[in-house]
Amino acid sequence: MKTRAAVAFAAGKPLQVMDVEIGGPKAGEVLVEVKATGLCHTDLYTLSGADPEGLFPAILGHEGAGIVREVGAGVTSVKPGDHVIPLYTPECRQCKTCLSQRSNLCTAIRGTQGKGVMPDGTSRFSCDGAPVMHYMGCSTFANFTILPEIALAKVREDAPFEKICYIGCGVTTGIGAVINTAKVWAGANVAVFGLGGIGLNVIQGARMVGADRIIGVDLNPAREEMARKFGMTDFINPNEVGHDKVVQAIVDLTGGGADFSFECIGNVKVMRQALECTHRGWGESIIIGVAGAGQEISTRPFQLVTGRSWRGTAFGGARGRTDVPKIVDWYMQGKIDIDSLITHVMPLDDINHGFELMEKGESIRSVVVY
Ligand code: NAD
Ligand code: AHE
Ligand code: ZN
Repeated sequence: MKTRAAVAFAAGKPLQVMDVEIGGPKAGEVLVEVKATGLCHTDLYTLSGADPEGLFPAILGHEGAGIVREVGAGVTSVKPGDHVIPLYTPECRQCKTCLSQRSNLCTAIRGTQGKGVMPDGTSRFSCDGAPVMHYMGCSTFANFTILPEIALAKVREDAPFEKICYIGCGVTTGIGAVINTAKVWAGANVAVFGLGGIGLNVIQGARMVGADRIIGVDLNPAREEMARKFGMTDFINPNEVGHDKVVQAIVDLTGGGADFSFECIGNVKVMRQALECTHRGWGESIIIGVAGAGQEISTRPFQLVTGRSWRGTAFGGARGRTDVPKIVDWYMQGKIDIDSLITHVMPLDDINHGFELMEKGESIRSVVVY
C-alpha cells in the first residue's frame, strides 16, 4: 500500500511530502496509522547531518500516536484498533538490560534501529523501487508506519492523539529525567539549561516533585513567561548577565550550587556550565541534549573529585510499555499540562514550516495532525 510521508532525501534540505510504498507487517511487527506527531529538536539534528547515525533517504519523526491497523504473525500484546504510542526506546522485557531493572536502554533492536531498518535487516518503505530508511525505529512523519511489537505502548482510547503524541518523546524525557534519572527530592534546587520542548517538561517535573528554586537559563527572552507558568522561580539570560557569569549567578542564587542541573540544548560548552553550577560534594548534572558528531565535553577533573557527578538520560529513563500509559493517565487526570506547550498544529504538507518555527525559537512544540 501507499503512505503519505515527509521524506528526508539529503542533509540540510527540506523534507519532501510525497507518497511512499509501505510493505505489510512481518512477524513480530505492527502496522500503525499515525494520527499525530510532534517535531522534536532531535529530528532537526538528524536532518542537519550532524547525527553519526543519520541516513538518507529516510522518514524521520519519533514522537507519534496512532492506531494499530494490522499485526504480523506472533504479535500478541496489541491488536487492530488499539491506540498506541511508538517507542524509540523499546521494552522487550527479556534482554539483560530490561531484566536488570537498572536502565531503560533495552538492547533488543538497538542495532537495527541505528541502521534504519526493521529487526530483520530490511526496510518496509520504498520509493520508485529504492528503499527509504526508517528512523529511530519509529518514522512517524508518515501516515502509516511499521514498528516492532516491543516498541509500542498501548494507551487508553479517550486520550487525544494530537496531545499525547508529545509523550512519545518530549514530555516523558523531561519529566522522566527528573523523576527516574535524577530522582530530584522535595526542596532541591534545580537549574535547567534550555527552556524548549524538553526543558519546560523538566521544569514541570521539578515542580511536581516539590523542588524549591527552579532556575531556568535560555538565550531566548520569550521563554521566560512560559517557564514561569510551569514553575520556574528565577530566569537567567546569558546574553544579559554574561555567558561567563552564569555559573556564579546560579551558585549565588542557591547558596552554593544547584542540587541538580539538566542540560536540554545539546551544547557541549553549556554542558560544562551545567556541571560546574552544581553543589560541591553532591551536585548532579544530567545531560539530555544531543550533541553533534565529533563534539566532546570537558571540565577539570577537580569538579568530579569534589563530589559533582555527570550523568545522562535517554527517554527520561522511562520503560516505555510500562511507564508511557501511566503518563497518559497523568495527562488525562490533569496532573500534567501538555496543551500549553503545543503552540502550533499543522498538516503534514506544512512540516517544513514547523521546523522553521523551531529554528527561529517561535514554537515550543509543533504537532502535525494527519
Ligand atoms: P528546542 O529547540 O525546543 O529547545 C532548545 C532551547 O535551548 C531553546 O529554547 C533555545 O533558545 C535554547 N538554547 C539554545 N542555545 C542555548 C544556549 N547556548 N544557552 C541557553 N539556551 C540555549 O529543543 P528540544 O526539543 O527541547 O530538545 C532539546 C535537546 O534535547 C536537543 O538536543 C534534543 O536533541 C535533545 N533531546 C534528547 C532526548 C534524550 O532522550 N536524551 C530526548 C529529546 C530531545
Ligand atoms: N544517533 C544519535 C543518537 C542521539 C541520542 O542520544 N538519542 C537519544 C534520544 S533523542 C530523542 O529526541 C537516545 O535515545 N539515545 C540512546 C540511544 O540508544 O540512542 C547520535 O548522536 O549518535
Ligand atoms: Zn525527541
